[in-house]
Amino acid sequence: MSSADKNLSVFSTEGLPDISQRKFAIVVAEWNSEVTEKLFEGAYATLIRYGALAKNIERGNVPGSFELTLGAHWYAQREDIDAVVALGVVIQGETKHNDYINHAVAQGITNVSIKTNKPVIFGVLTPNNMEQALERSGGVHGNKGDEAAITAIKMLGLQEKIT
Ligand code: DLZ
Repeated sequence: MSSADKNLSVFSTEGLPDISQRKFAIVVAEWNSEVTEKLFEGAYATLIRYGALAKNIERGNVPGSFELTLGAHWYAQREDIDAVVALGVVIQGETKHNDYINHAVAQGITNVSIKTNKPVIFGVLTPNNMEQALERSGGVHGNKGDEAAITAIKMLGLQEKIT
C-alpha cells in the first residue's frame, strides 16, 4: 500500500465526483517549507490522481500560515475557482504564538468558506515538533496534503448533491 493509499484509507473514496472540469487553488505557507512542500506534492498528486487536470490547479505561496486566510480568500473570490486547499505547518513553540496563529487560521478559513460558499480546506498541521510534522507529510502517518485534497473533492461532490 502506498503512503497515499494508507492515508486515504481514513476516508471512503467511493463515488467521488468528476473533477476533470473543476478548478483548484492550493495556497502554501513558506514557513517550514521542507514540510509544506511535501504537503503540496501530496495534495497536487492526489488531485491529479482523482481526475483534475494540471492546467486547472493553481498554486500560490504566502509567507506564513497566518496569511493563508487572505491567500485563500483571494482565490475563493474568483469565479473560476471551485475549491481551495490551504496548507501550512505551525509547530508548537515556547510561547503561545502558535495558538494564536492556529485559531486565527482555523477561524479565518472557516469564514472564507462560508462567505464564498466554496470548499476551503484546512490543511494545516499543528504538531509538537518537526518529527511529528515529517511523519504527517509523507512519513509513517501518511500525507495530510493528500487528505486535504480528498476533502476538497468530497465537498465538491456533496455540493453537487445538496445544493
Ligand atoms: C511568526 C511565526 C511563528 C513563530 N511560527 C510559525 C509557524 O510555525 N508556522 C507558520 O506557518 N508561520 C509561523 N509564523 C509566521 C506567521 O504565520 C506569520 O507569517 C507572521 O506572524 C506575519 O504575519
